Amino acid sequence: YIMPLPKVVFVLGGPGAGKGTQCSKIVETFGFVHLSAGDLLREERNKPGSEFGEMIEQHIRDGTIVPVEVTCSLIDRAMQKSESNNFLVDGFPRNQNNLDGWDKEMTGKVEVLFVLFFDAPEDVCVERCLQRGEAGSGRSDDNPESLKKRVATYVNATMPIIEHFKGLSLVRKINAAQDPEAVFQDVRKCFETLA
Ligand code: UP5
Ligand code: MG
Repeated sequence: YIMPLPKVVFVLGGPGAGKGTQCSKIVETFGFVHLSAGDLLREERNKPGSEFGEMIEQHIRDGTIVPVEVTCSLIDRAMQKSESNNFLVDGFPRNQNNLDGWDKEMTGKVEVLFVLFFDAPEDVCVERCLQRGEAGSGRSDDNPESLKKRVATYVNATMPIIEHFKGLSLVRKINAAQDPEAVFQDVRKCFETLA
């Protein structure tokens, strides 16, 4: 008997689009396991003695993207540690390097079901992150300087990846500028149709 491959949904969208918020709701309702690439990187950064800590923090502050070897191995390890067979991979792949590294490492090991794309205007996204920063998120990138860079990276590096997946008919686009409950009503439809 051959085990079915683990299933992955990529969750993409600008900084503050609501990826993490909606992933929590998907976990509650549909029993997926949420793997936020950003959270995994922050956790690795915080490990005492991590050889990647400083490099990761530099990228986070600058809104640039950590080399795929680090991120992909954190995701892979988290999947292997989990009992689950259904994963939300949140905030990855963010650029061509991420996509190439993932394809190289994970092709044949997992099945990508679709890409959940949270679409919201830039000013809405930025405002959410700034508010979160003012409310004491503790995130070193919730400040105006980092946010400018995060948005630029999203537009220049990540949007082309979303376009790539669009070409493969894998993208499910969600209007993320609505209130969280309304967003989730739309998100639901993407998961209810799964077997
Ligand atoms: N909020 C959420 N939904 C709302 C709604 N519908 N209406 C009103 N408010 C809403 O939400 C952000 C804030 O908005 C919260 O206060 C929330 O309450 C509110 P959240 O759900 O956290 O949005 P999310 O899209 O997850 O925002 P996040 O800030 O996490 O997005 P980023 O993509 O910028 O952050 P991430 O953690 O993924 O990455 C951070 C950095 O890590 C990157 O810039 C990069 O340097 C590095 N990174 C890599 O190098 N490689 C990777 O693969 C991943 C990350
Ligand atoms: Mg997030």
